[in-house]
Amino acid sequence: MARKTFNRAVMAALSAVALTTVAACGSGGETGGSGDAASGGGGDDVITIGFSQVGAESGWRAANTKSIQDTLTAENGFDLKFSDAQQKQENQIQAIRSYIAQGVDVIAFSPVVETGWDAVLQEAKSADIPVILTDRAVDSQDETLYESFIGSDFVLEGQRVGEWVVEQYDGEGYKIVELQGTTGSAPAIDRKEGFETAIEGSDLEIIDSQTGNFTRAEGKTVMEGFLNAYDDIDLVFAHNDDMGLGAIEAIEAAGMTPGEDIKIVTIDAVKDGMQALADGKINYIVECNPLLGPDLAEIAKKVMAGEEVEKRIVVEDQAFDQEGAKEALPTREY
Ligand code: GYE
Repeated sequence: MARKTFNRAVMAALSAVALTTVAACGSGGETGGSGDAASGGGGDDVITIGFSQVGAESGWRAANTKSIQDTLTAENGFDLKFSDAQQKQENQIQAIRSYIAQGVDVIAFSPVVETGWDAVLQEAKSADIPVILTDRAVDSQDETLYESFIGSDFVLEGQRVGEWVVEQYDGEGYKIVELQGTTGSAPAIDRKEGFETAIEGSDLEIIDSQTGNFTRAEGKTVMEGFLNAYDDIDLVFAHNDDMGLGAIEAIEAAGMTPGEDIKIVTIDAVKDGMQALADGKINYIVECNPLLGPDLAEIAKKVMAGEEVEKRIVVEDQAFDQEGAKEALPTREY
């Protein structure tokens, strides 16, 4: 590890030398302009960053992509190479390999699933390209394969939803169906675990649980299946707003009133989810903040300057009931 830090420091020093050379050869104006937006190192050095996004599966993802693209701009000292993996791990591995081949300065990505990253991360490490994880974790035992992981505590999110459900409905013997996120993804694994822990010891029961892959369409289809199979569903726990919104469509199509006949609790708190909460169709939402661009920019700059960064940066999340959503909606950013 010490050697790696040393390498990075040497690289930072070398790029500072290279930068000085460029500045010396270039026109005087080149150093005067957007210097304040550049790294803590004080140069105008552009950081080339390859970002492999999970996909475009949800409102959360759209807000996350926007935050990254709005922050990692040329004005802020970045050259962003962005790719969408369409929720496929093989596409992400391919994108990361291509960033390594292009010799980018930093690779960042949101791993679609937790397992199976060691080989490609090792390749990045061998090429001395630092990796920053955003949003989702990898389950690798070797923490030297990445510099930092920026994102929410998904276990806590699931737990907060579960605690609210227990507070509201314990004693009523509620039958719960669960719409899980993408199989094998950190948020699906962790939110499930957090929720289950929170309802332990109550009389609430999860009667079925299937993946809706974090999308509205699949959430709707899975909910239709649940409604056909059971006539005593009291509550839906959806791992994200979009699947909850799909469930609303299925419940309405079955002639019932979402939020009343069948309660719905979700995670994300994106615009459409918050609107449905304010409209009484969802009952409670725990937020997952998608605005990770600024933290990513800061960490990338620090890593490139050879500075120490925190291995884990936990993003703070809020929670909303129906009244809270009405108050928050007008000033919501996403
Ligand atoms: O909750 C969901 C998205 O990884 C936190 O992925 C993210 C999750 C988010 O598809 O809407």
